[in-house]
Amino acid sequence: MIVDTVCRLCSSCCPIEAEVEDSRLIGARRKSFLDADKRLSCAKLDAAPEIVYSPRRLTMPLIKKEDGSGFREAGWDEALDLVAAKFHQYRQESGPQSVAWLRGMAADWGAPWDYPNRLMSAFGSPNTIGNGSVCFVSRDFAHSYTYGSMVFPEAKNAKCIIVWGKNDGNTALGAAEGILWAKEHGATLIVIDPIETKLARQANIWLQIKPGHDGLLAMAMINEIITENLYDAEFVEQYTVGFDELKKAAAQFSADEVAENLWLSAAQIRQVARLYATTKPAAIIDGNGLDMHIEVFDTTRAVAMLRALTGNIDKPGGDLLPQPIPVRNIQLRERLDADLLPITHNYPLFNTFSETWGNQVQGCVVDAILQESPYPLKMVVVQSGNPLITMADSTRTREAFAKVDTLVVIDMFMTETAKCADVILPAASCFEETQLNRAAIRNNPIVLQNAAIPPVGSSWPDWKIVFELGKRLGYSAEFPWQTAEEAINYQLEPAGVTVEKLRKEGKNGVRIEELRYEKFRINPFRTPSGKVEFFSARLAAAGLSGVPFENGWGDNPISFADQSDKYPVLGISGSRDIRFTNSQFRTIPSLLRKGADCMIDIHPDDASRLKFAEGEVIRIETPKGSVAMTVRFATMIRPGTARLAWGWGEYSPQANLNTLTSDDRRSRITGTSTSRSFMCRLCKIPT
Ligand SMILES: Nc1nc2c(c(=O)[nH]1)N[C@H]1C(S)=C(S)[C@@H](COP(=O)(O)OP(=O)(O)OC[C@H]3O[C@@H](n4cnc5c(=O)[nH]c(N)nc54)[C@H](O)[C@@H]3O)O[C@H]1N2
Ligand SMILES: Nc1nc2c(c(=O)[nH]1)N[C@H]1C(S)=C(S)[C@@H](COP(=O)(O)OP(=O)(O)OC[C@H]3O[C@@H](n4cnc5c(=O)[nH]c(N)nc54)[C@H](O)[C@@H]3O)O[C@H]1N2
Ligand code: SF4
Ligand SMILES: [Mo]
Repeated sequence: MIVDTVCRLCSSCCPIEAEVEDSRLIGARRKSFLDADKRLSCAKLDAAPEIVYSPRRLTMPLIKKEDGSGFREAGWDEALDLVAAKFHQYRQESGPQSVAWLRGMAADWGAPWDYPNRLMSAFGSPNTIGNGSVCFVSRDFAHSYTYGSMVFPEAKNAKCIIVWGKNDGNTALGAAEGILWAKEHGATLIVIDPIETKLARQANIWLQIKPGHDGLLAMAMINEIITENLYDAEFVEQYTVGFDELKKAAAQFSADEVAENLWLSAAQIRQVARLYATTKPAAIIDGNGLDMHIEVFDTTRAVAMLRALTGNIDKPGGDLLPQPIPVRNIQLRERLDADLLPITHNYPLFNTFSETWGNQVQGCVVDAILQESPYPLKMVVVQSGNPLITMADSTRTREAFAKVDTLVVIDMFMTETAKCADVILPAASCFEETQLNRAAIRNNPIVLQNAAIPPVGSSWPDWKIVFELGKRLGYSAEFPWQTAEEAINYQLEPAGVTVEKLRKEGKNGVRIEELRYEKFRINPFRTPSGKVEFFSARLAAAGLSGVPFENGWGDNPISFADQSDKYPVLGISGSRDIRFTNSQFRTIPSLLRKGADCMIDIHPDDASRLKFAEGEVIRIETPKGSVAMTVRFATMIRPGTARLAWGWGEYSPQANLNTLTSDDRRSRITGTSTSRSFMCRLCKIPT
C-alpha cells in the first residue's frame, strides 16, 4: 500500500509516498516535479524503516528510579499522572510561570507548537518557548518587519538566484531541485557562503564571504544598487517607505570600504549587486548561515530590502508573499494573565511579531534555571528537542538541566537530554502520526502528514501526549478531541477543508486559492504603514535602528573575536550533512556506514604549518571548552578558518561542537547566540 504523506525527518517537509506492507513501513520516496530518475534522493528517507524500527527506539514511558540508578518502565497512566501532579505542585508552590515547555524543531512548528501552547495557556504559564532564536524564526521576524510576512522564493522560474547562507543540496532537496532546474534553463546562480557547498560548485559565481559579515555585504549591495540607479523606482515610489533613510545608512558601506573586511573584492560585490538588480526575475534564498549571528536581525532585514529595492517581491520567479489559509488560532493566548511576563520578556518585539510564533529565545530557559532571572523555573518539559547538544554553551546548558527540579522529555530516542529527565514519554515518529504542518498553515496548498503505520511499541503521537496530559490537568473542555483528525478539522474549519477531503483529493495537496502574484497591488503589505518598510517607525520607537545598520557596523559578530591573539582560527559550525538532522540519527548504522565523518576541515596550508596529518585527531579549544575531531584537508575553505562537524554530541561527548560555543552575547532583539562562528585554537593531542 502507498500512503501519501509528508516526511519530517528534517524540517523540509518533503511530500512523499510511504510504502507499507502488513502495517510496516518498508520504504519511502520523495515526490517532486522532476521525473523519478532525476530526483535528488535523501539518505535519511532511504533509511526511514531503519530509523522507525531502530532497536534504540523508546517504546515505553520511563520514570527515573528513586535512587537515581537509571529508569524503570511505567504505563502511560502512571507517567502522565506523575507529570500532571508536578504541574499542579509547582503551580501551587511557585505559580504557573515556574513551569516551561521547550520545544525543538523536530515535530514541526505546526500542530505540535499550537497544542502545547494551548495547554500552557490553559494552565496559565506564558513560558512555551521555541528555539526560533537560532533557527529561521529570527529571519522570519526580519521579513515580517520589512514586508509583513516571510517570502518564499519561486526559484524554479527565476533568471537569477542568490543562495545566501543556505545549503539546500543537503538540507532542502525540493528547493535544490528547483534551483538546479532553473540553472539548467539559463538562470544565473550566485552562492554566498564561506564554504564551497554542493550548490557553490555548480554556481556561476561563488562569493566566499567572511563568516558573520553578511550584513556588510547586503548593505554594500544596497548602496551599489541605489547609487548606480539600478533599483525599481516605480515599486520603491509606490510601495515602500523610508528610501531616503536607507540610502543614507547604506552610504556608510561602499564596496571599496567593506571589501577587505568581507574577504572579497569591491569588483565582486559590484558584479553581484548589478547582476541581481538587472536580471529579472530574481530570487534570494536566505538560510541558516545568516541565522546564528548576533546581527541576524539587521542582516536579514537588509537582505529582505534587496528584494524590495529591486521589485522582486511577489513576481513570478521572484520571492512570493504567502497566501495563508484561514485557520483557527487555537493557542488560547488571550487567556494568559497579561501581568505574568514570560521569561523572554526582555525581547518584547520578537515575542509579539506574530500572533502564533510566541516566545522563541531558548537561552532564557537556561538563565531562568541557573540565575533565577527574571524568575526561577522549577519544571521544564522538552518536546522534540535535544538542548544539551543543540543549544550554545553545552556545559552551561547541562548544568541548568541538571539543576531544574523536574525535567520531562518527549522524544523517540534516549538522548543526552533524555538521560537527565525525571520522566521520559516515548513519541511516535512522523510516519506514525497524522498532523497538520506549519507549511500547510502558512501557505497553499495544504498537504497532510498522514499516519502510514501504527505507533511503534507503546509510543504515542505528540498530539495524543499533549491532549491526554491536558485532560489530566483538568482541561477536557479545551481538549475535547479523541483523534488528530477531529483537532485538525476544528483548526481548518474556517478554510472549509477537512481531513477527509485532504485524504480524498489531496494526493498532491489541496489548494484552496489559485496562486496569485503581485497581491500587494490589491492588499496592502501587512506592516503598520501597509508598505514595505525600509524604515520602521516601530523599531525606531523602541530605540532600535529604524533602518538596518543605521549607526554603521557594530561590534564584531564572532564569538571570542576579542581574544583572537589566543584563539587565532575562525571556526564555523559545519554545514549540514544530508544523512543527519541536527543531533539526530548518529545511531543509525546505514547512515554511519560511510565513516563517522566527525571531522574538522582545514586548509592544507594550515595543516602543514601546524604539522597535522590528514586523519589525525586534534583538540579544538575555545574559552568555553574543547572537543576532539579528526583532521580532513579541504581546499573548499580558506586558510585561517576551520569547519567543524555539527551535531555529533550523541555520537561522542568529545565531539559536541556546542561545548565550544557561547551564549554570553546575544542579539538584543532576537536573543540569538553566536553559535555559528567563533575564534578557536587547534592543538595536537600528545601521544
Ligand atoms: N552550533 C550550532 N548549534 C545549532 C545549530 C547549528 O547549526 N550549529 N543549529 C540550530 C538550529 S537551526 C536548530 S533548529 C536547533 C535544533 O535543535 P533541536 O531541535 O534540539 O535538534 P534535534 O537534534 O533535531 O533534536 C530533535 C529531537 O527530537 C526528537 N524527535 C524527532 N521526531 C520527533 C517527533 O515527532 N516527536 C518528538 N517528540 N520528538 C521527535 C529527535 O529524536 C531529537 O532528539 O539546533 C541549533 N543549534
Ligand atoms: N540534512 C539535514 N537537513 C536539515 C537539517 C539538518 O540538520 N540536516 N536541519 C534543518 C534545520 S533545523 C534547518 S534550520 C535547516 C537549515 O538549512 P540551511 O540553511 O541550508 O543550513 P546549513 O546546512 O547549516 O547551511 C547554512 C550554509 O550557510 C553557510 N554559512 C555558515 N556561516 C555563514 C555565514 O556567516 N555567512 C554565510 N553567507 N553563510 C554561512 C554554511 O557553510 C552552509 O553552507 O535545515 C533543515 N534541514
Ligand atoms: S530532505 Fe529528506 S529528511 Fe528532509 S523532509 Fe525531505 S525526504 Fe525527509
Ligand atoms: Mo533550524
